[in-house]
Amino acid sequence: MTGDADPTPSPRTAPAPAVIHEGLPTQLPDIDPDETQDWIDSFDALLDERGRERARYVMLRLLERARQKQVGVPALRSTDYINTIPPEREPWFPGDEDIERRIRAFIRWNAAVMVSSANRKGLEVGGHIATYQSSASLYEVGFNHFFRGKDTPSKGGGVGGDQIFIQGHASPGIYARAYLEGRLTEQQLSRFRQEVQHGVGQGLPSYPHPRLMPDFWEFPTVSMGLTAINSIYQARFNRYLHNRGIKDTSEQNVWAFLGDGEMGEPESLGAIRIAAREELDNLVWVINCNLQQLDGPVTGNGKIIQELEANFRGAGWNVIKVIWGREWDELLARDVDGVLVNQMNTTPDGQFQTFSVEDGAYNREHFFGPDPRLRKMVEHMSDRQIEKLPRGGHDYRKVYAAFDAATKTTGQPTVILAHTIKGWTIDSLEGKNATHQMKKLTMADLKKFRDRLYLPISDRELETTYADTGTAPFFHPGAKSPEIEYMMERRRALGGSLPQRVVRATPLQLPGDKMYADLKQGSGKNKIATTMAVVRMLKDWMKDPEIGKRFVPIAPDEYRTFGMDAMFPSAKVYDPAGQTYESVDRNMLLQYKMSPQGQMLHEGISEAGAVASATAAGSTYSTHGEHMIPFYIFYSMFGFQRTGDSIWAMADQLARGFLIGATAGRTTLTGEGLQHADGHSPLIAATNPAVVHYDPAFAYEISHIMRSGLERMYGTGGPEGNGENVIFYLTVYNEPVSQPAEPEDVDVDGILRGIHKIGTAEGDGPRVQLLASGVAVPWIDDAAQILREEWGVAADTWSVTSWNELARDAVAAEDWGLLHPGEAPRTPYVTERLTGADGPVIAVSDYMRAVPLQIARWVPEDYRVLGADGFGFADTRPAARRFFRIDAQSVVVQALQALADAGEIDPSLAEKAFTQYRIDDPTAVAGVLQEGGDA
Ligand SMILES: Cc1ncc(C[n+]2csc(CCOP(=O)(O)OP(=O)(O)O)c2C)c(N)n1
Ligand SMILES: [Mg+2]
Repeated sequence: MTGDADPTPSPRTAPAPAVIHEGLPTQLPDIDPDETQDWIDSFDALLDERGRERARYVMLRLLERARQKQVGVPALRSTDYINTIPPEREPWFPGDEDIERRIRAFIRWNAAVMVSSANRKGLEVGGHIATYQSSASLYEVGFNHFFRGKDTPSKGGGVGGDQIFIQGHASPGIYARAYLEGRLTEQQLSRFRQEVQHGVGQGLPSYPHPRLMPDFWEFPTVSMGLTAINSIYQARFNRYLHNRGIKDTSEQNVWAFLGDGEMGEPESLGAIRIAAREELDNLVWVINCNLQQLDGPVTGNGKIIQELEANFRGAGWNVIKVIWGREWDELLARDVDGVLVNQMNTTPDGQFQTFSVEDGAYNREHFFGPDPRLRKMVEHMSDRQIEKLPRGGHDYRKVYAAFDAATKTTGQPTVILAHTIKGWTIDSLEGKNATHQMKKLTMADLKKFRDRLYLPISDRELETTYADTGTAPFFHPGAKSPEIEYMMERRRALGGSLPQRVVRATPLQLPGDKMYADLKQGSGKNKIATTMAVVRMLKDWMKDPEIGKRFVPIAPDEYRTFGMDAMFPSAKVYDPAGQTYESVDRNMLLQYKMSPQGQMLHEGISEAGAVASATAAGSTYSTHGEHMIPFYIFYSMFGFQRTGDSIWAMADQLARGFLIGATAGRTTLTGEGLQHADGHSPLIAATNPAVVHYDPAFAYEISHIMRSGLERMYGTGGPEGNGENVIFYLTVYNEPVSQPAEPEDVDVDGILRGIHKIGTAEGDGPRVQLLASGVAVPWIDDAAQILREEWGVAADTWSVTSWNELARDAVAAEDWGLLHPGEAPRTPYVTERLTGADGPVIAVSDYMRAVPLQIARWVPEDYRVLGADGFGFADTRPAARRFFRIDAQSVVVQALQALADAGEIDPSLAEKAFTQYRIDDPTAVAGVLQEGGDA
């Protein structure tokens, strides 16, 4: 842009600013003012003669007409508080209403009994009763008519059908359905939330956890907000697979069930524009708007459905509101003055919640009462009839119409906003604020619930079971009953029971030694950062004829920082629209190139989106029956720290792949400081049991580690000979270092298990062992040299490729000992390696001390750890390393002190070194120029 000079100074009395209404043609010339005035006059006349309601109605009709005729008027951000699909546009309902009602009743009963039973005295393991009761119709319409199972013929081979994200705490209803289908036993239902006390894996997990129930659950959903974002990126990744010609996914939809309270999470709404921008019409969200979360109303004073409608419409989604059940249709048809719709529009959610718990008389008085025209409208109805006027989300015909419209929508994702009542059909729970605290149903509750569901369970049966077991009996009408036959037939027609997780991918044909030769050569006179070595490996892999196309590079706007822009012209950035403009760098060799067949996912600045992509890509071996290999490279602490919960969910989903923490380390990312410099991600990684972390120092180590990752995740290992469900996390750095060539006698086993020796000191003298990982390995090399040359101390050096794996191995060895009393103990690998190594052990890394301290208990000698604890800051690498006392000189002083404490040397030597190097003084190294590293 060419900037103007200063704007003319504003006059003293500025004119009153014009009121600008969005979308109004303020700056456009009026080519026929008389005609315009005619229209305005007619509107005024309409308003005067027929009133506001009529004027509003006509205006809305005109807007609708304009849109029908493709006149580009801006869309309304919200519509009236009524169903989007009017009764006359509802399709014919193809199911058997009566049978489906009974099936729902059976499921409702078993789901509630299951939770109530898990909370009988002495057990009390918790659970959610009210959520599923509010969403039963939403799920059942889906299961009976829409959701396609895994056996749906897939044009692209592999695994066909839809992918269903179920609201986490609706799980009891899903189990209850599987029980009717014969997929789960009564015993399993009675072991809800008791996963080990009857034998590991014999009970049912609280929520959808594929890790715990890998043949059943497909998507872990209970961490609020992650369903939302993950389902968007799943739908997008399905398109990616399709566009890249890996699998035809054109007939597969993603359905996601969400709560209205859950929409408060930033991850819930944060990515909706991506779905609209990429025109994901393979995505349907169903938001169960029961107006409540755990503690009370979602927006008592507001209207959550209207608020969400505005958000989604603004973002470009197709919004379908299902607010009222069919019994309201007739009332709305008689609403000639618009009083009913006005009352609906202006009643706040908190009030609707109260209406839902009060009786017909209260509703007549307070909802219909204030306006005589409204009161008249329901004059012919009894209080009981008024009380029973249902919300739309409980009316399966309305729900069916919405689902049908959603699946037929093209060019846009759809969100269905379904108004429901929390705890619907259980009188003691319905609409109550405390519903979440009420987990156990009394005998009176159960009887009322049974009556409301018309279940053939006698009082006697109820009472005896209750007296015997403290809980009610489950209900199953028998496999040959019309209800079960109906539901089974429906699932057969739709491709099999859901949810279900299947693995149909087979191990990949992996590259051999040749692929890894280059990285082992070392860098000669040059210095190369380990980030570059990892990127180099990826580039080589991507050229492999067998597996190259399966790599999915993922980055949230940092490809250039990692030197991956060189891949733009060949691998290209994925964009379903291709590149619709002439690129600014089109004449350059390394131009930014977008294509529908692009291999690289560029998420824009969304680490949450990037993990969601990695999750979708890393689980295609099950969701689609095709291996893909996510390679998500992130910037410093914005991976594990920012999105640790999403990576946790990725692990629960049994996803595989590579996470690369590039520009890692507390002091290596020069100049960036406190909210960048990652000094702790290995610790967060250690908390995730699926994550295998390595902190390699050299390219040759990287070649073995990355190869091992590929082989463990995509090869023939693992319990089923089909790979392991782990995620490889590598921390790499942007500091150029000399890369040694791989030694002849390289200890590959040591590299992969976590420690290998890289230097053995010659000569006599007191001895120490120096351990370091990643970018700190050159520091101990320098320290060993100083110790030898200046202090006559012999230091052996070790590269610790994984503190985490060493610690895990040691913990496992100790646990084995606990389980095998009287047998010879197992020696942890780290103990085995360091036994016999002479002298105190000093460890250092560019992370906080807690990382190397993980192995402290199993190091056979005096063990001292240096580390970068505390907040980072901006300065040069030498200054920062001196500040944290982790540089070579600090290692030297620590080694001398350890030797002095052991009586091996005179204590004055340590003191001398401390003073000589000014160890406590960062200014001692100030002014040393370093290569910069900011981004
Ligand atoms: C990130 C996260 N925070 C908190 C919770 C605990 N939690 C479970 S259910 C729930 C309320 C959900 O309300 P809503 O989304 O409206 O679902 P509803 O049960 O009303 O259908 C909360 C806060 C969670 N599961 N995840
Ligand atoms: Mg809710």
